[in-house]
Amino acid sequence: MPGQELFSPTTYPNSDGYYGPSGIIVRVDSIINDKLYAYIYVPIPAFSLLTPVDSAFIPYNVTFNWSDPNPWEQLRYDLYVSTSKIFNPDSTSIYDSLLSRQFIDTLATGRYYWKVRAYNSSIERWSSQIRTLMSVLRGDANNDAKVTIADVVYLVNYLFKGGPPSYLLEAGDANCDGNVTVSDVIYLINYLFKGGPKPC
Ligand SMILES: [Ca+2]
Ligand SMILES: [Ca+2]
Repeated sequence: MPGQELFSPTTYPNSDGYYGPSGIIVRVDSIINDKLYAYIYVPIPAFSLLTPVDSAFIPYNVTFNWSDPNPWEQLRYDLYVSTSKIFNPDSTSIYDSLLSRQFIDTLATGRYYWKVRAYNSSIERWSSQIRTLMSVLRGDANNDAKVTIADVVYLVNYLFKGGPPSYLLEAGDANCDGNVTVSDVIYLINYLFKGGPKPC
């Protein structure tokens, strides 16, 4: 009868030499005279987000990559990039109908979450992960996209004069030890004026 599923194996029936994808669903559409019309749904295999790795720190220009779920079929992809952990529509950018598994985006300073939806005309699959990344320039305490003496002043103001913290803690944490302290001020001065290493 219409709507009935005829065939939906969940594992490879290898014993008879069949190596097709698992999870195929054959659903009856209609039976007219002696002909049976059915839809065949072939699932999209699992795929992973590749880069950036989870919890990466990348200033501004980010290249997103993900693995190929099905090399035998051209799929389309929607890339979701959000400042919301639950991908609230108001804070989510959706780059849709991508044919490539790579996308370059320019992000403002902040913490982001990202995931990918792969699909064809009849079926979809989400990436196996949701990842986070920080778009931040280490040492840029005042969030103006460059590291200068103004950042030293900003940190001194924050640490000793009750000034505001950096937009992201990681921006002020120039030596990447997880805290914003006077050692970051020293690190920045060393970098800016004494040829020391740049913020990590
Ligand atoms: Ca700055
Ligand atoms: Ca630090």
